[in-house]
Amino acid sequence: RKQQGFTLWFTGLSASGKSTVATALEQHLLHLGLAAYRLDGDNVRFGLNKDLGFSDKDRTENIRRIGEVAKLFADSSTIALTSFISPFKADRDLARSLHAAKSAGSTDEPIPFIEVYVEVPIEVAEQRDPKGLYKRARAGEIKDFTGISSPYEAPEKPEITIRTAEKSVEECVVDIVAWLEAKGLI
Ligand code: GGZ
Repeated sequence: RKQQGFTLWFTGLSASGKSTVATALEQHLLHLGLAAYRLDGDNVRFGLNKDLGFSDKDRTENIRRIGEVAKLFADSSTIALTSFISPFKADRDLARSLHAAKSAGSTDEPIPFIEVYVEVPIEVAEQRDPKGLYKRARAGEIKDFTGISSPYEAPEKPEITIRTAEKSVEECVVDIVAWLEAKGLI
């Protein structure tokens, strides 16, 4: 049976663990023999979206384009994993609605869109501060920094919530895999 493509949309603060968990999950899926592809800042913000910064308007456009690209990957029977802060609920909802829309393209069935909230207290993210960005944001050297000087709107009804301050990366991966298996997606 042909693999069903879908999008796993990770959202959470900087240093919440989105990319770490998405990378480990991608490896797990590839080992299962499934096609999976991760979109993150390293392969999107320096290429497709290199014209965009961190104003509200630019973040909205960042997420819109990523939503469209993830949908294309999923439409090609790949599991798309996106790890972007995606701080605004309306932007995440737009990405979701793109997957639901019947369009002029090859897709006639809605593509599953699974929002994964990587929940972490901001104190923990700020403590981790792997790149020193929170420190620079506190010092006023980075403006509009999510959680400090720009809002993060937590999801109200994410399909999956993982708490990286309480569980290991492996445990988070196991929880997501179990959810996907229970839904018959993998
Ligand atoms: C938030 C910023 C900012 C500002 C640079 N606010 O922890 P990181 O470094 O590696 O991940 C963050 C990344 C956020 O980009 P996204 O494309 O995920 O953001 S959004 O979904 O809101 O469009 C952080 C770094 O870029 N970074 N400036 N002002 N994060």
